[in-house]
Amino acid sequence: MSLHPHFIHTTYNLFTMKTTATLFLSLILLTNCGMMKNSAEKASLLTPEIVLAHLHNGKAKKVIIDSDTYNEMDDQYAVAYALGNPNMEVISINAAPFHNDRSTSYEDGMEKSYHEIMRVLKVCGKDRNDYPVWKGSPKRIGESSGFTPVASPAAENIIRLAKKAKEPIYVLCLGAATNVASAVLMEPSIRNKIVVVWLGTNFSDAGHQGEFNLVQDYRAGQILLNSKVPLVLLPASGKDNKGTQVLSVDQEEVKNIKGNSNAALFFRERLPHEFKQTTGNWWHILWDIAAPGLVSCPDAFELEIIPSPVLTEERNLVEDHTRHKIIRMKRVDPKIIRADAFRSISAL
Ligand SMILES: [Ca+2]
Repeated sequence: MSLHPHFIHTTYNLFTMKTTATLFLSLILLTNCGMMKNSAEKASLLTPEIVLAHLHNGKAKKVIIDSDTYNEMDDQYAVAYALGNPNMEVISINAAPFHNDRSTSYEDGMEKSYHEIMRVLKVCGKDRNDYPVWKGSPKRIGESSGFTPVASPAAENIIRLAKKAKEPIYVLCLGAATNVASAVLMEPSIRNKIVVVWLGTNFSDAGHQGEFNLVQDYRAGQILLNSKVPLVLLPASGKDNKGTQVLSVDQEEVKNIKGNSNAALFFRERLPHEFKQTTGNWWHILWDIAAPGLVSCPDAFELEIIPSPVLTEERNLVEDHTRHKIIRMKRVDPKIIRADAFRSISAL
């Protein structure tokens, strides 16, 4: 895996960045104690450099998962990965809306995702009282006029947890960005407390922006990229096999989920069977495991700091060097992430 110059530079200066990050995190806490006013109007103090240093600090991270869990079979793996991984503390899970052939409406998709999260928690042997689950938006922001947030228990959950956070919370957004974008619009000050990790968009060299999570709520994607919220963007595809599309598994690789726990049996056999992946040489892309993978194994990712691209009304992704900076994944090593995910699920 070749490394982008930005990535090498970032890694080289990690010690300096850690020190800087500590100073800045102290400043952030002062800000939120009311010692600086109008913080809601300011851009986030969690700069991409500070986020990168925090990601690499070797400490466990608090995460909120925001997932359209019923939409596909990769969300379930991602949720279980986070639940079984020692580098993450899952503090709550939100259900996100979706509408495809597995739902009759965005609200139906959100409701089905809510129940799927409950099923995954049970399979993983987790008590839902320890992992609060919240219903998300029943519709997409795109259905409202302009850039109006949609209030929901999930959006309010993000705001509530962010406000009392003493360390940055990673919001792993595995579907449409509706809940997260609404939370940022409703309470801009949370930009000092959260890092959004969103599986959304394609690289511009993919030639189109038909990526599922973006298409589900294009308006929410625009808000996320415009909001100055600390953001790690994980695009799905691009030229030269870029993006999360490399995270495929096949019938041999799922056998690396070991043991006979409910979770091991479910993820090794039952869930692939539900998606008719049991005969012949099947393979399936587990896009969503990229988000917990980033938190657990940041070194498996080639990351770059870039000006936040613009999602135009014509549905193009356009670069604009005058914009605020975000972090974007260029490449990920699928072997490292698959192994970490399956090891984590095996430990449940
Ligand atoms: Ca998903």
